[in-house]
Formats: sequence, structure tokens, C-alpha cells
Amino acid sequence: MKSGFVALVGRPNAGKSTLLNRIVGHKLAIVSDKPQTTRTRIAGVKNYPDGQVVFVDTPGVHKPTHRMNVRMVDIALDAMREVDVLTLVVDVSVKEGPGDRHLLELVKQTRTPAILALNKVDLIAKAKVLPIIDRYRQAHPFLEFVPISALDGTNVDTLERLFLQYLPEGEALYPADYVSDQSERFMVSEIVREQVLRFTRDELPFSTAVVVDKYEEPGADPITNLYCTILVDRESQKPIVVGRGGSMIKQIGTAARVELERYLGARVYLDLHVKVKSEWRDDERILNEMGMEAARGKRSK
Ligand SMILES: Nc1nc2c(ncn2[C@@H]2O[C@H](COP(=O)(O)OP(=O)(O)OP(=O)(O)O)[C@@H](O)[C@H]2O)c(=O)[nH]1
Ligand SMILES: [Mg+2]
Repeated sequence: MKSGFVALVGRPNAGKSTLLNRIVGHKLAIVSDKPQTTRTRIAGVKNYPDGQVVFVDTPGVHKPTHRMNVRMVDIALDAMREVDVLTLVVDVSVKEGPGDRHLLELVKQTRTPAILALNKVDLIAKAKVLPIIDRYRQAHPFLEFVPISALDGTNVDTLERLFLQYLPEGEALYPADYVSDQSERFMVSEIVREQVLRFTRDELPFSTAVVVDKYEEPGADPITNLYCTILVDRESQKPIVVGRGGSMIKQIGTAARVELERYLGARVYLDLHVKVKSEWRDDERILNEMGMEAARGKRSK
């Protein structure tokens, strides 16, 4: 039996969360076409006939602009150091830039054995992937180079077999029916945030957060009542999230309710409310309350 931890790391929008969901076969992490969607460490467990792998999805590594972003990047760096194998997920459909080189430097510094997953191969011609592999091969001794599509599943099974190959011998770390360490409350806030990301643009996806104020399990009445607040960090953003005559918040709420009902397998009443908390992304207390872990310090392995 093999067992251990595999981190999915990469630049924002590379497809890490899509890959996590594809591998575990559930939606554990929300996904969007906007960068910096994932803000915390999200673990998902998968059992195989010959082992168990704990996959750790991480926030995309970027240049931090607020305390929240510093925490996000630190979470990714911690995961890179702590796991048995890291997977650098790169989006082959976008041009490499300074951010990619910086991240590669960080991968080198961790000394964690690394596999390169070249994601989104469904978007480009096969011939274009080889030169990218060559460049990465010269830059770092990756264990393997695997072209994949997290979206359509191409080669993801190959990647999974390689993880098992490189993980240490060991018994399962979690019971066979254990899927994730995430609370339902966290999932609820993320599912609402996913719809906020879907319907907003410009600065809003970056400056909004969702807090669950009240979570009422069904009682005599078979409905789960959820009361959530969407935080924005400037007064001027509030009318945008609310929309004309409340049209935007209604659209977000309707879409989120459908997703929440699917996730909870129950009927949901969702109450959404928008609140301004200026500069919340730099407010340590709010970040702690939201469950965004603080950096655990630069530890060596
Ligand atoms: N065409 C294509 N799109 C993909 C693939 N994988 C992910 N995407 C899309 O890329 C976007 C970003 O995906 P995410 O999974 O949220 O990316 P991420 O790396 O988790 O991003 P952050 O959490 O922001 O760091 C979404 O619109 C996905 O649908 C793929 O293999 N092919
Ligand atoms: Mg993500």
C-alpha cells in the first residue's frame, strides 16, 4: 500500500481546483474563470486499490497586494514544503511570464519531488506542448511531465498512477469513507462566493467575501434556512453587487440556491445581504474569523 500527500500548486487560474474535483469525483473546490478563486488549503482524499492519496489544492501563487493575499501565498508555500509530492499545474494556453519563473524558483527551493502537469491541452495543438515540456525539463528536474486536461479528463488517470508510484509505502491515513476536511458551513459560503465570482467582474471578484451568519437545519419545516452576507470593501461596490432594483443580488441568489440545494440535497431558503467592511482584506481579525489560516511560519521539512 502507498499513502501520502500530493499538493496541487500553480499560478492563479491554472486549473488546480478543476483538477482536484476531477480526481476526487466531487465538487470540493469552487472554480471560476477569474484568477485567485481559491483562498485556502482544500484537502480531498481518494482511495485506490493500492493506496490512498490526500490531495491538497492551494491558492494560486501571485504577487500579494493585501494581507489576505499574503496568507494565500503562504498557504501554497507551506503546502509545497509539507507534502510528499507536489504537482506544478501550468496552463499551456497562456504565455509564460515572470510569475511562472518566480514560481519555478519556489518549487526548486522547496526540494519537494515535483511532477509537471501541463493543463488545458484541449485548447492548443499537440505540437505546441513539446517545446513547453522542453523548457521546463531544462529548468528543473521534474519527475514526470504529463499533458492533461482537467476539464475533459484527458490523461488524468495517468497522472494519478504516477502519484501512487512516487508516494511512500504506508497504510491509509484516513478512513475509507473520508472525503474532505471541509465543514458544510465553509462549503455554503464558497458556493455562494462561486456565484458572486460568476456574475461580477473587474475588482469585485477580488474584493468580495461571503460569511454565513446563520445556518438553520431543517426542523418541522423541511427547509434549510441560510443567511449569508456578501462583504465588499468599498461603499461604491455595494450598488454593483445589489444591482438595479436588486437584480444582481437576485441573480446571484437564485443561482446559488440551485447549487446549494444540489450540494445539501435539501430545499434551501437563501437570504443574501451586502455589507461594506472597508479594507477587510487587510483586517487580521476578519481574516481569522473567515477561517483563513495565518502563515504558520517558514518551517523546514
Ligand atoms: N479548456 C480548459 N479549461 C480549463 C481546464 N482546467 C481548468 N479550466 C478552466 O480554467 C479556469 C480556472 O480553473 P480553476 O480550477 O478555478 O483554476 P485554479 O488553478 O484553481 O485557480 P485559482 O484558484 O484562482 O488559483 C476555469 O474557467 C476552468 O473551467 C482545462 O483542462 N481545459
Ligand atoms: Mg482554485
